[in-house]
Amino acid sequence: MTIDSKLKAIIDRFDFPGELVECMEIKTGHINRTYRLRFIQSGSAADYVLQRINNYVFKKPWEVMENVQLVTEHLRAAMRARGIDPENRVLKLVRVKTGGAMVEDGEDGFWRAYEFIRHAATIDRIENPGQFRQIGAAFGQFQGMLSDFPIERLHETIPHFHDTRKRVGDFERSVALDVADRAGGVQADIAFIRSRGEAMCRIVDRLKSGELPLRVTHNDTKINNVMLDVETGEALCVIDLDTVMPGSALYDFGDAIRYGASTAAEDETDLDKVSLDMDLFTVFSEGFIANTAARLTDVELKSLPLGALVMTYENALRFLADYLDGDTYYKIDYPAHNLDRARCQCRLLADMEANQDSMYDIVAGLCRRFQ
Ligand code: GN1
Ligand code: MG
Repeated sequence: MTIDSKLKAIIDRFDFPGELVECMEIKTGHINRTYRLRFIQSGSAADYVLQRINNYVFKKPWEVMENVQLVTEHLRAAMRARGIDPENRVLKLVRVKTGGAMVEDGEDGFWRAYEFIRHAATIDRIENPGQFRQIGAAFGQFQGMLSDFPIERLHETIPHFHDTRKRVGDFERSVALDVADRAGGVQADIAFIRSRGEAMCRIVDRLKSGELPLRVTHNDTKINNVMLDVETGEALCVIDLDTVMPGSALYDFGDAIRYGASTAAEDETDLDKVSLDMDLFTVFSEGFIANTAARLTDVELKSLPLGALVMTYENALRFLADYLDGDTYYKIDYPAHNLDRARCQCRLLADMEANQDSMYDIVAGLCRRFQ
């Protein structure tokens, strides 16, 4: 195994057991750099995840780590209180040899490591509806377990993360500055985003007016942020806790639908393949609502579909803004990647708009069943 000497120096500072035998980059996420490590001690293997926290995105990595520590402790206690053994079901940080849970690399980089959830994997596309029901239940339970978390103790790791109104303002700034000289080629896309700005601010407005309550939310509920048991498919662990912050339940429901119930990948370029799969929408809603009906307000539950529209809009806007900014935020595989992602999300949003009535009907039916 050959390994970059800088990376090896970082690894050596964590309290891993045994001898490092494998180091593989995991390319799924758009933000942090992630490696899977394997160590052998006394003949048995143990896997870990090593991550460099993107400090362009997370300006205060130590606050991210404080949140992760508090949230994982809370989740462990909540599971025990419910008679569930938290082992292999909650992320566990690896200690740094000199103390703490984060290593600074002297080049402005911050690293942390987790134990890999055993016997589990993530999926990027739903292979069978049962998986998506499981994921819906997992995110529903996740929110339930954090419902008594002291919200004021959480740092806002990315200020205004789902503040649609602020995002719309930032988008207009990106269009006006046009630093990469790309706006001329995407006028129709810009017009699509502009035409929906006001309608998509309905969640932030209702949070402000108090009509929707603030909850502790995950805020990044893509299906690949849940580890599934490789044999049974059971949802074992919700991962990627970097954006756990005060938010709306609609965000967690909505972002999972945006990503998981789409008939195509997030960056599909054949837009005719992109639509909302209503069966997948239904099974996720079942899993989510079955586990939240007793706790969310009636208004929240009935408004869940709005979350799907707003999260799809927000991602479209963010991808397009990053394209206009010259690709400074998301990792990309090729120059027009952010534009392709944006167009795909716009198409998905248009399909959701056309199917809104059915989405609300399905959710209302599930509310009657589970409330
Ligand atoms: C990013 O880190 P990752 O890939 O799970 C982003 C989300 C977006 C998502 C789009 C901190 O998530 O907000 O919805 O990409 N995370 C951050 O795929 O910006
Ligand atoms: Mg993430």
